[in-house]
Parts: sequence; C-alpha cells; structure tokens
Amino acid sequence: MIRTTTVFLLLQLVLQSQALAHGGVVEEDDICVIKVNYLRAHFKIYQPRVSGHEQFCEDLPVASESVFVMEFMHGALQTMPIDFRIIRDVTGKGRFARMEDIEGIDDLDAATVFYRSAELEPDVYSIVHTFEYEGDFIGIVSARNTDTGEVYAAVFPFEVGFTGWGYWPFIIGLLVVIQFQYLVMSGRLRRWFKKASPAVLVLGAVLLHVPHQAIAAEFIVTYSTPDGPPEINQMHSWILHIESDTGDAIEGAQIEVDGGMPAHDHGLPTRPRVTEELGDGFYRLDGVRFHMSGYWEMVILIRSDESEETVVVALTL
Ligand SMILES: [Cu+2]
Repeated sequence: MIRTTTVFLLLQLVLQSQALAHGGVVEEDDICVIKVNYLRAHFKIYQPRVSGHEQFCEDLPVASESVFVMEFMHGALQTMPIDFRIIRDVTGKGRFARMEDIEGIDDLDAATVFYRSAELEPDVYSIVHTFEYEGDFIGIVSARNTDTGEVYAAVFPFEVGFTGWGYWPFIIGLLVVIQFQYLVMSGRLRRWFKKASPAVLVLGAVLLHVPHQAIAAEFIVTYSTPDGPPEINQMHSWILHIESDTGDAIEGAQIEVDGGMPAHDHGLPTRPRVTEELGDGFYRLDGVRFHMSGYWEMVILIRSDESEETVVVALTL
C-alpha cells in the first residue's frame, strides 16, 4: 500500500514537470524549430567548448560559450532584418513568459546580457554568446518586414545550468531502494546471485579509417586541416593537394569551392576561396566554416590547362 502511494505521488511530480510549456522553440521530429510569427527556422544551440557538436534545443547544460544558429525554412526571413536579444528572466513568468511580459519590462537594457542589432543574413543566422553564470534567461528574436514595417517576434525562455534530469535521479533511486528491499525481504536476492553465471561482455570496436581523399577521373584531391580537425563554427583553412591520376602535381590550377549539406538542402555559411598557391600541387583554401554537425560535401571545381573537373570531398562532422 505504501509502495503504491509513493509511486503515484512521484508520477504526479513527473507529469507536472513535463507539462511546463515551452516558448517560441518547439521540437518537431527531433529537430528544433523556432516560429517567428508564421515564419519558421531550424534552431539549435551548440556549446563547442564543453560538448562539441551536441545540439541543444533551448536549455543549456552549463554557462559557457554558446552558438545559436537559425537556418531559415522560409525565404521571407532572408529579406527581413533580424535582431537577437538575450535577457535575464526578470519577468517572474519563467517558462510562461510572452512578448507582453517582455514589453512590460521597465529597463530592458539593464536586463540584457546580449544584443545584436537588426541585420540581414542570406540563409543562416548565428550568434555567439558566452554565459557568465547559470540561471533563467529569455531569448527574443525579432524580424522586421521592411515593406510593411511589421515586426514579428519569437520569445523563448530557457535555462542555463539545466541538467535535464529533473526529478528522475530521485525517482530512480527510490524505486531501486524499494525493489532492493523487496528482494532482500523475499530472500530472492541470495538465490539470484547463486544462479547468475559470470557474464563476459565483449565490446566490438570497428575503427573506420576514412582517408581524406576524393577521386575524380582526372584529378586526385587530398586535403589537410593544419589547425586541427574542423570545429563547429570555427573559421579555418584547408591545404588542398591536387595531382593527376598518374601522380603528377597539378600547378597553376583555377580552383573554385562550393558545397553544403545535401540532406538539409543548404549551402556553406561562408564562401571559401583559394588564396595562395604553395607550389608542388598545394593550395591554401581560406574561409572554411561549418556551422553544424552532420554530412557535408565540398564541391571543388578544378581547371587546369588540360582539363576541367569537379571533385566532391565528403566529410562528416
Ligand atoms: Cu545543415
């Protein structure tokens, strides 16, 4: 009887904590979507210094450098200047804060921890903010329709220092204790230990070595990243090496680089360029940046005196 009551109370706690409404960011099919009025954008946050490529929807585990990325799903957002503000939650509304609550703040600037004034971005909007401390914050994204002057806004309350565990450790701990007590009392534990045979766990690890190489009919392109492996949102350089299929270094080639994520149907966030020919078939490619993890393709167009070829370099971040 006691057991039933405990479990019932705990269930109520769980249901309550999950019923809390979220703000302008919602999860749809495992991806986050931010709704700025009727306009939608993919939304994700990275904390590259602490959790690498892991993506967060709104709540962040620690106070650290955080990269907020919006990819527009609606073309109209490309023509609308967007500003981005992060404030401490001074509304007292927590998860339920709305635009009216933001408008009711006396001194918005005093509560603001980050502000980027309105700017146009072609297809990806990103900001970087380093949180100095944990707590409750509210993000406000506004987009202005330059024709009508109308302003659309999304308000999303979030927490920094969010463990995501809620009451779960407490609940699991209690259930373990209850179950253990039950087993001990019924004498089953001793019998179970006697029966259990030693289990051997074999972990198979397959290391896939993917050479940094793409092969076309005419040219073989290899690349290296002298500053270490590419990190999300980190501008970096590549050193390309181009040789013919017979192994001769290709010098004096014209190289153009494009690319993107085929699965997401978007291009590169930057326009990388070859800035220097280093000789012996080596070229420096500057301005490479990947703003999210996943499968990327770099499409490299190479023109030499003899031929012209497009080589696709695939990489997964
Ligand atoms: Cu993508």
